[in-house]
Amino acid sequence: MADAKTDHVSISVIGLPGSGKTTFLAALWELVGERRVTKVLTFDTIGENDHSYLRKIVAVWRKATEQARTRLTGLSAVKMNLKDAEGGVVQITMPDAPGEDFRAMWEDRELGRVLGESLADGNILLFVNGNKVKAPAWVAERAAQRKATGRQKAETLPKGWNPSLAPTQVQLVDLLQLISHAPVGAARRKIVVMISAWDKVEGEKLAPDAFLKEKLPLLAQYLEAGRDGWTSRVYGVSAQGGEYDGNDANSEPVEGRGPQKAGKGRDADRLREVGIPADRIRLVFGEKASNDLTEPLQWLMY
Ligand SMILES: Nc1nc2c(ncn2[C@@H]2O[C@H](COP(=O)(O)OP(=O)(O)OP(=O)(O)O)[C@@H](O)[C@H]2O)c(=O)[nH]1
Ligand SMILES: [Mg+2]
Repeated sequence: MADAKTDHVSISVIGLPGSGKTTFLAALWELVGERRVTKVLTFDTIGENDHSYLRKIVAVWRKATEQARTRLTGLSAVKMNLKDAEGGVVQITMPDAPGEDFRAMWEDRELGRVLGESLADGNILLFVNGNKVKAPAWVAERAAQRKATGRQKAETLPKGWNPSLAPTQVQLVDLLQLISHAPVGAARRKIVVMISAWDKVEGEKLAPDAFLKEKLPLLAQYLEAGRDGWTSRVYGVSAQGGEYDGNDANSEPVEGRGPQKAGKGRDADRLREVGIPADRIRLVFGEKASNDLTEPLQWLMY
């Protein structure tokens, strides 16, 4: 996208509700302000309004509390200027659009204003909550399970299909196809798939790209096939480092926010005790792990 360092490169943060977008932004802002941790991109400048929004979400993040759901009416475009080692400055526009907007794109074929503007060009940071992947269930698997447990097929009334019942990856592939073509967007861009809540899934001992292939094969194959010209990378990110305490503002249940579980508070207590809060962050790419959230952003810049 950008050959010259002065070009304005935009990165759009997208993902369904509860996919980890706001938490990532908060962790990124914490990291960028932390002098004791090295990173490939450092802070340059930021707008005044964005500053107060970021300050707010970082305060929540430091307390090890979940972010409140991003509201449709809330401030949603964060512009941040970061610079690399050579002093080149790049503007990163991160429309932290509420996940509802993305859901509306799929369910109602509606495109919100914030999204329409931000998805026209630039590269993409796509969030998928690894802990909440709605994996497709195979009829044959279900049948084998019933056979093994000796249970009869439950008598259920047929339910009407509704777009919200579609698996996560079907919704995401549709979204990416939509933004790869006029009038919404353009093809041949770079995309980073961020599998969030990595602390919840790394016990499965899969590298992030292997996790994507196994849990979201349709999305992995769509990106690999390259029909819309995506150049992709897959990262696993734990922007919290573990489970945070619940946020009272999130009263209605949403995908990605289950009920409070036992042991949850203990995770948050442990995280609050980490000396340098930015050290809670973990980013995994292939076999490598670090806490430098700016590394995928640097990859998306050029
Ligand atoms: N365990 C764990 N949970 C996480 C992590 N990052 C995010 N989550 C949880 O995932 C849920 C969604 O995170 P948000 O950052 O609010 O998601 P969002 O994409 O901004 O959601 P909307 O604003 O509703 O679109 C929350 O319950 C978070 O606490 C992580 O690193 N580890
Ligand atoms: Mg949010």
